[in-house]
Order: sequence, then structure tokens, then C-alpha cells
Amino acid sequence: MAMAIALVVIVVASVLFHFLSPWWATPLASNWKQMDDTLTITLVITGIFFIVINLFLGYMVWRFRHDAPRQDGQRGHRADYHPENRKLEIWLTVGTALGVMALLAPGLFVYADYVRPPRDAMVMEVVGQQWQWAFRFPGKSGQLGTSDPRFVSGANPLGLNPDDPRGQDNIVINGPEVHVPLHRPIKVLLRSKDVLHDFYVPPFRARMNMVPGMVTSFWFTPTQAGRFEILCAQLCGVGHYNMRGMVVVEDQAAYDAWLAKQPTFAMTLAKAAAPPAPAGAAGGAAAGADAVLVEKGHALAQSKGCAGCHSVDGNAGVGPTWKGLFGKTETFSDGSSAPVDDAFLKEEITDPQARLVKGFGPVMPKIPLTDDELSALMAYIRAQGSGEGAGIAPAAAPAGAPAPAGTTSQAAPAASGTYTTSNAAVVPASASPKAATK
Ligand code: HEC
Ligand SMILES: [Cu+2]
Repeated sequence: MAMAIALVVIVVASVLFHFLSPWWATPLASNWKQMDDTLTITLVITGIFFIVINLFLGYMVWRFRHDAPRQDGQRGHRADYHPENRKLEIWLTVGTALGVMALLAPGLFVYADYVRPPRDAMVMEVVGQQWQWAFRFPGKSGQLGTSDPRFVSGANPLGLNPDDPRGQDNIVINGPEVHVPLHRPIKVLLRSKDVLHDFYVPPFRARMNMVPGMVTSFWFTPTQAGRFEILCAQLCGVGHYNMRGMVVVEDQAAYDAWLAKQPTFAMTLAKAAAPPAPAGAAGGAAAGADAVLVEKGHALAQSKGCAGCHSVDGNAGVGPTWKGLFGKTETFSDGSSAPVDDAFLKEEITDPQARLVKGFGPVMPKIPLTDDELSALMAYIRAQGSGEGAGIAPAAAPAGAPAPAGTTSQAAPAASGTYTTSNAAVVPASASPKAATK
């Protein structure tokens, strides 16, 4: 009896919870109402079965309870044993098969649509890597250039083929925020540089796995202006939760204006080739430049995903905190130790697996950074130095080279070597000559 009541209570409570719970889907912001319809069909079918089966079970538990009164005046039942019942088996098999088909078929029709973009769809490429997003649009020529993992470097994070003329005018968005125009169908091409990721924007009801070694795709049409968060929907490593981005949906004019401000692939290559000179020239330029650099490093720590593992508030996360790091003495897992100076930072960042900080696992990824980005990050970490460390910092800087450019120029002697090798691992040809000619 108690069991029968419990089953009824579970059914009633579940149905009530469904209707009363505040956790409804976000409002739809794309053309994919069919996704919602498919989910509704699934929910209704499984919901009906859930209710019917559990009520039936409750009824049976009550009706055939061991002490139920019998017609002959006695109490209690003994179960009959029926090894076969053809009629019931056929009925159940056909019924279940129809139910499963009704669950799957609508989804197949929607999926067929989902991967067949309209002819006039614009193209956007999304590239995932642990734990950040990047995007690419075709430029004026309307074509995307080819890409290959062997071209990936700090200066060319998407691995575009530098010799492909179609790629030169491609617009490269190397950061977590992308804009798209309202009411235009968009064909999304997806790539991953390392592991399985999944591009997911809940209000668009759209997502797709990103599989290393292949290009997957789907399409959607944004129907609401606004900012929509991008999530990674595959558990892709310790930084997975921090793999966030933003899609900004706006009218065509605002989108065009935004796009016009973004660099082409040719421009990013030229910029990456240039920095050593300006940085060197700015060597004497003063502390104001340093503040800018620190600010840039702060932004990079967010966009490159460092902040997911490194705090600046003193609490260890997946990785050691950066608060008070600069100037202290760090101990490694093999028991050795070393003072944290610029060279130390550079080595830790460019080759995270070389030595392990005591108490932490070998999980820090090797994130491709340009020389520029590296010095900005180092400036930011340096700025988190402890009071004690801050005392050491100025003392350490002159030893290497004049102040803010200390990062770049002090790094330079050791660096032209270090930088070259760290990049040479990926692109031997393009990185080293530039470092050498400079
Ligand atoms: C997935 C988490 C993760 C991410 C992302 C990450 N790190 Fe780390 N980092 C670690 C861990 C764990 C350690 C300690 C183990 C080791 O030495 O590799 C570490 C160590 C370091 C150290 C040495 C710290 C010390 O106490 O000596 C520096 C500097 C550093 N990371 C910088 C960065 C920068 C810059 C980025 C972004 C470009 C970054 N990390 C991204 C996890 C991460
Ligand atoms: Cu991911």
C-alpha cells in the first residue's frame, strides 16, 4: 500500500514540478523553433509513458498486494506463472517500436534541415582550442583560404595557409567575441585545434561538435538582436567551464561597421612580423607604456584562458595564484627551487611542462603567444608581485635591461633563441628567419 501511494506521489510531484519549476528554456533567438518542437514532442511522449507506467505499476502493487481479499473469502494472492504470451509480446513490441520511431523521426527531419544551409547563407568559421574561441569570415573575395595545423603559430593561431591568396583578405577574430548580422542565414564551419569541443549558443538552439581533423557545420538565422553567450558543450579538460564567448547579434549596418574594423589575415601576419622593431624602439619610452602593457596583459589573461586557472587574489586554483608570484622563490616538484624573475616566467609560459611547480599537476597547456602577447602577460604577472617582490622587481629589472622594455629586451638575448625554438616546434620556416634578421 505504502509503495502504491509513493508511486502516485512521485508521478504527481514530477508533473507539478515540471509546470511550476522556474527553469524554463531561454527565449528562442533563432529560426530553430523546430528544435523546441522536437524537444516538446519527446517530452510529451516520454511524459505520457512515465505517467501511465507508474500509475499502472501503483495500481498493480495495490490490486495484487499479498493480503488482498479474495472471492472465496480468504486473503492473499499467489502469482500465476505465464512463460509465453504471444499476443501481449506482439502488442508490446509493435507499440514500443512505434513509440521509439515517433521519438526519433521528427529529430531526423530537423537534423536534415539543420546541416543543409540555404544558398545565400553567409559563412562564419569557428575555431575551438583549449579553452578559447576564434572566428574567421571570408573577406571581399568571399572565399575562405585553406588552413592546416602545421601553420599554427603565435602569429597565426588559426593555422591559415600564408601562401593561399584566398586567405589573405579573410577576417580573423582572435578573441572570444564575434558579431553577426540579424536575420541573415549563417553557415557555421567548425574546427578544433586540439580535442573535442562543442560550439553551443543555447538561445539559438544550435550546437555542433568540433572534431580535430575534420570540419563540421550547421546553419542558423539570428532572429533577435542582443548578446548571447557561447558555451563549450563537451568536457574538454580542466579549463572547460571557462571556455566562454559571446555572439553579438546586431543589424547589418552595425555589423558591417564592426567587420570593417577587424584585421585581415594579411594584416595580422604583417603586425606579428613587425613588433620586435617598435618594441625595441620604445625601449627607452617610460612607465606609461608599462601600464598599457599591464592592461593588455590583463585582457590577455582573460581571453587566452589563463585566468581560468590562475587567480590574482592569492587563492590557488587549478594553477598557482599570480598574487605575490613575481620576486618570490618557487619550489618545483623535484625539490629544486628558483627565483621568479622574467626568465622564469618566460620559461614557465612558453614551456609549461619543462618544470612543474610543487603541488600542481602537469595540466597547463602550451598556449601559442606572440612575443608581444608574452611580454604583456609577463608585465601583468609582474604587476601582481608581492610587496616583498615589488622590492625585488626594480632591482631585478636594471640587471637585465632598462625598465618597461625589460621584458622584451631582457628576454631578447636568451629569447631570440627561446622564442625561435618555441615557435620552431610548430613552424620552423617562417618564425626563425624573422627572429634572425631582426
Ligand atoms: C588549465 C589551467 C592553466 C591554464 C589555462 C594556464 N595555466 Fe599556468 N599553470 C597551471 C598550473 C597547474 C601550473 C603549475 C604547474 C606547472 O608548473 O606547470 C601553472 C604554472 C604557471 C606559471 C608558474 C607559476 C608559479 O607559481 O611558478 C606561470 C607564470 C603560468 N602558469 C602562466 C600562465 C599563463 C600566462 C597562462 C595563459 C597564457 C596560463 N598560465 C594558463 C595551469 C594553467
Ligand atoms: Cu571545449
